[in-house]
Amino acid sequence: MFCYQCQETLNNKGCTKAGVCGKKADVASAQDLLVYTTKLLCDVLNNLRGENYTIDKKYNHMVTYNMFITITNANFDLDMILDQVVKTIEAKDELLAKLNDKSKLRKLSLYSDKDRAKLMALAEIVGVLVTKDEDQRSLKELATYGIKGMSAYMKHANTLNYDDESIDIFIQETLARFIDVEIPIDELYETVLKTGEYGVKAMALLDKANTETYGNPEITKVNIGVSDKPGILISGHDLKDIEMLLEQTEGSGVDVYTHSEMLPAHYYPKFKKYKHFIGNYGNSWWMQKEEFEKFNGPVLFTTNCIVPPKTDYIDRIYTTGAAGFPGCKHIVADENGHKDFTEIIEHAKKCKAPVQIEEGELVGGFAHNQVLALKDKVVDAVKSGAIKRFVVMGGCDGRQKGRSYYTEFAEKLPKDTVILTAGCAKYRYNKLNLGDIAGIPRVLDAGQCNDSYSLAMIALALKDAFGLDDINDLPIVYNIAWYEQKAVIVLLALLSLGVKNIHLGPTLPAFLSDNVVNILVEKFGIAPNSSVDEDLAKFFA
Ligand code: SF4
Ligand code: SF3
Repeated sequence: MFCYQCQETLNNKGCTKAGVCGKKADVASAQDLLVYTTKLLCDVLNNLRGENYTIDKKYNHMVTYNMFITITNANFDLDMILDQVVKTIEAKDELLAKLNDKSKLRKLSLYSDKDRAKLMALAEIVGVLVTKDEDQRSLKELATYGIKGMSAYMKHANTLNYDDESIDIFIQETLARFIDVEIPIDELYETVLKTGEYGVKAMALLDKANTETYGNPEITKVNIGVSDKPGILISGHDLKDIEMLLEQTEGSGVDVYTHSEMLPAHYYPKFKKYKHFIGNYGNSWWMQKEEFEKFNGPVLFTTNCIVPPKTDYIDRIYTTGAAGFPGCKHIVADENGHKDFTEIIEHAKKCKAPVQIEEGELVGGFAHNQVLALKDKVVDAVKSGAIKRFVVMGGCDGRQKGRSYYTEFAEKLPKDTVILTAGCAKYRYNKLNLGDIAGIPRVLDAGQCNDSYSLAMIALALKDAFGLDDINDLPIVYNIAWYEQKAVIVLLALLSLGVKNIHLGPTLPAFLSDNVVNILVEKFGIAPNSSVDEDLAKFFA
């Protein structure tokens, strides 16, 4: 195996024997195979479009679902991944039969044999290292990981019946092109930039899907304590799943709590009516081993980040959608997208109530609509000098010790700064008592990592409010934490919106070659972070 797609890759070089994340070598190979067979499917889809064939949405959704499965900490289930490889081959073969001119295909039917052992043997020749040139590989993977993140966001939008085929076409054309091993650097660089542009479109689509379906997030106080009833903990990013879970648990005597990236579900008006939607339990994803034991009830993973569960509670872990873990029950949607959570609810009824690990409240819900409603107040605070600077600190959290940097950074920020955040990175500082400025909290949480779109919208609106020509003239600095591939698409999206001088940490991605880093430094002023004091001095010089 070779995998270097996330921030905790071994020695910041690559995982070769097993993943630091807990991914086994065979799972990593099966994921490479799934990415490759998806590229073959994309090649057929593109050629069919060229023959004016109307593509059924289910194939677009299959492409994004497949890429989503391979995201860090989403799916560790070898059988489930290989099943998906076989389904993809079948879909590709079915569509291939409809294609008149097969001469333009990059590869024909490389995997028509669906024997699993033979398929796994082929995995070695389709992995990341097939592209030998380090810079080509770097740009190719940068775009591929951006597409993985984008696919996750598309999948959430698709589940709510929102589609934008232009984004699917970009994804499919790019993946099909990446079947080729050698691709000129200039073309790859253009593809990386385009990935960012489509990333913005995908996040805008998901924002529209979420807000039109569930209402605009509002300022909300979220309880972090517990009730005395048994509960179900729901983790990940899929709002449709939490909607169905809340509906099905209502009146059952079982309460519902959010975990990690599901916290922002509390900010949506549509979910506020549920009395049994108690609050948020625990912290960032990487603390789940300690916290799930204390939760006592079942946990439903709708997406990443799963930490391989301890035997003490593995029987309480359920997965759905792109998430999977061997030995955990996977809940599948029916043909109408409905998921039956009865088994989890019945399981919860036999469990004890959660142990209280914290008490108090968190405040969030500062997505674009809510912040823009406060625009005059914010603009006045900036004009009066009460707010000197905004610091965008969104992105991912991770278990690396050095990430205490972000807590220290938040604590040491001058008191006239406001943190804008989204994603699980917030758990490094959202429980600190940082106070407020003229009634505006010093940590404004827009929501999940995909809601980084909101942060960009807020920046663009402030640019207009201050009559500036360039988004980089705003009093905003960017100190972003990354871990997995959704943060990659967030970063590429910000670059495509013209944001410069982003500090990226806690380490620069291992998949960026020295030359690619140099390009990003030169064109966008990207910089790695250093010590808290040095970075504060740089930002506030
Ligand atoms: Fe290693 Fe990250 Fe890949 Fe897991 S996802 S195998 S930790 S690089
Ligand atoms: Fe977190 Fe996994 Fe990336 Fe959605 S839950 S931000 S790391």
